[in-house]
Formats: sequence, structure tokens, C-alpha cells
Amino acid sequence: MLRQDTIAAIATPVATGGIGIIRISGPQALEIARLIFKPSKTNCPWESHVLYHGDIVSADGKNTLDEVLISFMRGPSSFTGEDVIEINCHGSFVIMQKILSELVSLGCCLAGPGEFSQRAFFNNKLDLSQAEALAAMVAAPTPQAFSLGLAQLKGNLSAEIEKARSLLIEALASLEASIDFMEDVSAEESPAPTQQIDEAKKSIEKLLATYHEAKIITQGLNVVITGKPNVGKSSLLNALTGKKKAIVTDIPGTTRDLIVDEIVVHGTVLNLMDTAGIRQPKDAIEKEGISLVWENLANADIVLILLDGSTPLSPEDEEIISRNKNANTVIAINKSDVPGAWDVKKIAQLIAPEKKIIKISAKFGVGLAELKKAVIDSCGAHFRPDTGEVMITNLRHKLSLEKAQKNIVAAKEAIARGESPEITAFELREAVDNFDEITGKKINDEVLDKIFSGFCIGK
Ligand SMILES: Nc1nc2c(ncn2[C@@H]2O[C@H](COP(=O)(O)OP(=O)(O)OP(=O)(O)O)[C@@H](O)[C@H]2O)c(=O)[nH]1
Ligand SMILES: [Mg+2]
Repeated sequence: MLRQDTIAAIATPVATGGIGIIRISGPQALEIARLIFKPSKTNCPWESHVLYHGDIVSADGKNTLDEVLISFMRGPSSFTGEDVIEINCHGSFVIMQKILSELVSLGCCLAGPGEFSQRAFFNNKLDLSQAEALAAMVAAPTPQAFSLGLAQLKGNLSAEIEKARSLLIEALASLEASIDFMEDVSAEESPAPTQQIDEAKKSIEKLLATYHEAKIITQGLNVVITGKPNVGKSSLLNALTGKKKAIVTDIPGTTRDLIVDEIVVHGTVLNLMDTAGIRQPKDAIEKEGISLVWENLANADIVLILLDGSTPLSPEDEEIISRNKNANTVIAINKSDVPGAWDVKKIAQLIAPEKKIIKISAKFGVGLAELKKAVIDSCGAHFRPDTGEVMITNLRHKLSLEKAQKNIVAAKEAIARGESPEITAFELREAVDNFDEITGKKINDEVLDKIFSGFCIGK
């Protein structure tokens, strides 16, 4: 629930930097700022959206804490819709904390996670999907993910949802008119508003179809590297990331834990996971490690199967290939720097004919560009210029749209069965509610709190 008090937080990261920003929002923002800001010029009219230069002093006025630029954004023309003060101080975390504690001593409350955005939402400065876009932008791993968030912040998703919603409202209005009319006129004489319903359905389907690609853009692809022990999985993780992340030895069974790191390939994030080698486990730790591999293989976007070209193909290799045959796999033969011990044709019958097998040397960094390309190609994840298309990037939005889609299908079925318009109207109202969950027009407080609590402090 929205608090009425004045909140304050450090809005920049918990680190040292060139400058750091402290944000204050609420009815007492200006009054409190006046108490600790000593302008360098005698005249400080606190005009809205103007920067003033001066010092921040301690609450008792005795000590100068920092030399700053300060601005006042008078509500409702501010981010939160309330009176907002922003203090640009030097980026020393120690001094920012000191200023923050002075603000608290003067009556500010420490802001909770996402509380500024939550206030913006309650004051109708943003709808919920726009507030969520802010969080997504801050966390965006690539420029393309950031621009999807920015488009959503600018309201492209809200506009699309509003369009589909108004079609349903129109359909509902005509259904309700026909319900009122039914006492005198037969239902056949007032045709169902199928055109609006069909259009709304199409626009939901179009949005839902973007989720797969949007998810790749915003979250990347989960690539699990698997293979029997000693094929060079850890060497490959290290080679791809350019770091010494995983221990490499010639002892089979070196890796037991999952080792993760990410790289960006042609604008797409690959979340790489090095895993324990698959074989009959020698002890309880290895057994646990291998069972983790199978769990993670089930959730992988891409299974990167690594084989060792320098030692004969074994039943373990064949088992790994056959147990992953329904997955999206990329197969690489490692240790191409030493003479091959088996013919590639040997695995041809185990894999789909169109599958390309890539020869690499993790140790010497050979074939890695081709391997990365094969990984990206296997998911159709190609960096493409921003087309401005509205995309669904958030799982919560996807689930609400799926629910709305089900309601619309049920409404259409009710019409086809010739049921009373009340049934169709009920389903359409539910669909509208599901749209309203996305924009936050109608949503329960618990869900709201959960969404905003995932934001960072100061946002
Ligand atoms: N010649 C050659 N040796 C390699 C190559 N890649 C890895 N090796 C060697 O193979 C051995 C095993 O490498 P790792 O990367 O530890 O293999 P792994 O698959 O992670 O092994 P486990 O963690 O035991 O499952 C080490 O001695 C590596 O130096 C390669 O491309 N060429
Ligand atoms: Mg390893």
C-alpha cells in the first residue's frame, strides 16, 4: 500500500563513482531540503526543474558535508508525481550515506525497493507494464534488450493492450445492449460482435508470438555443455569466456559443480554452463554432480555435446547423444589439434542428417567462432535491427495474455454454440480483467508489492 510520508534513497549504485544521486520524494521533500542545503548564491527561489549550486550541511548546520548540485521537481511534474528533490553529490558512498542519515534525522523514511516507481504508478505517471520496463532496462544485458525496455517504457505495449481492450469493451457494450433487448427481440436478431472479438484475438496472438524472440533478447540462451569426462568441457568454457573459470586437469571427473558464465555473441547473451562429465559415478559427490547435469539439460535452450576426437568414441558418448535427441543440440568434436582416433561418420547415424558437426580445439582456441555461430543459428537467435515491433518480454505479461486468449476462445465457442450472450459477456469481462493485470488497472496489492519489491532501492 502506498505510504504518504517522504522517502529518500541513494539512487546510484552502491559503489564509488564520479557523482552519486540521492533522491527524496514526498510532501516534505522541499521543506527538508531547505534545512540541509546552503545555496552558494543568496537567492535560491527553488524553481522547479532548475539546478542550484551549494553545500549540504549537517542537520545542526555545523558541518559542511559536500558541495552539490540540487534540483527540485514540483509534483505532479516529477517522476513520482510528488515533490521530488535530487541531490547530485560527489560519488563517495560514505558521504552519500552520511547525507542520507541526516535526511532521516530530519524526517525522511528510507525508501523500500521500487518505492519511487510504485509511487509513480499510484500517481498515474506510469502504468504497471511501464514501471516493469524500468526494472528491465536497468537489468538489460545488451543494448537491444535495453531498447525493448525503453520502447515499453514509452508505452508501446500499453498502447497495444489498450487497443485490444477497447475492442473487447466495444464487443461487451453491444452484447450488453442485446442482453437488455432480449425480452422483446430474439437473440438471432442481434448478431454477436465477432469482428471485434476476432481482431482482439489476432492482436493477442501477434503479441504472444514475439515472446520467444524477446526472451532470447532479454534473457539470452541457456547453453549447457555436456559430454563424458575429460572431453574438454571446462577447457571450452574457459576458452569461450576468456577466463580461467573452471579447473582443467587430465583427471577424469574434475568438474562436479555447475560452473556458469555468460558471453555475448552477435548481440545475444549465451548463459554458458560447464558441467560434470557423464559416466558411471565413482562416489556420492560425482553422483550428485551428474544428476544436476540431467536436471539442467532438461531446461537448456541448447545442449552443446562435446566429444573427444583424440580417443575412441565410447558407449557414454552414444548415450549422451541419444538421450538428448529431442533437444536442440550442437555437436562439437574437441582436440582437433591432435590426430583423430575415429571417423566422424561413426556418429552420423545417431544424429539428424542436417546437423553440422564442428571440429574445435578448446586448448588452442580453434573453431570457436564457427561453434558460436552454430549455437546462435540453432535457435534462430539473430541480432536484427530494432524494427519497432511491440514485443512481450515479461513472463507475467505472457501469462496474462494467455489467460485473455483462453477467455476469448471460450467466448467464441459460446457464440458458435448459440449460448446466451451473458456467457460470452462473462468471458470477455474476464479477458478485460486479464489485460488490466498487465497495465495494473486492476491488480491485487499482494501482486503489486511482489512486483515492486523485485526492483532496486532508489528506483
Ligand atoms: N590436446 C588437447 N587437449 C585438450 C583440449 N581441450 C582440453 N584438453 C585437455 O583435456 C583434459 C581434460 O580437459 P577438461 O577441460 O578438464 O575436461 P572436462 O571435460 O571438463 O573434464 P571433467 O571435468 O573431468 O568432466 C585436460 O588435460 C586438457 O588440457 C584440446 O583442445 N586439445
Ligand atoms: Mg571439467
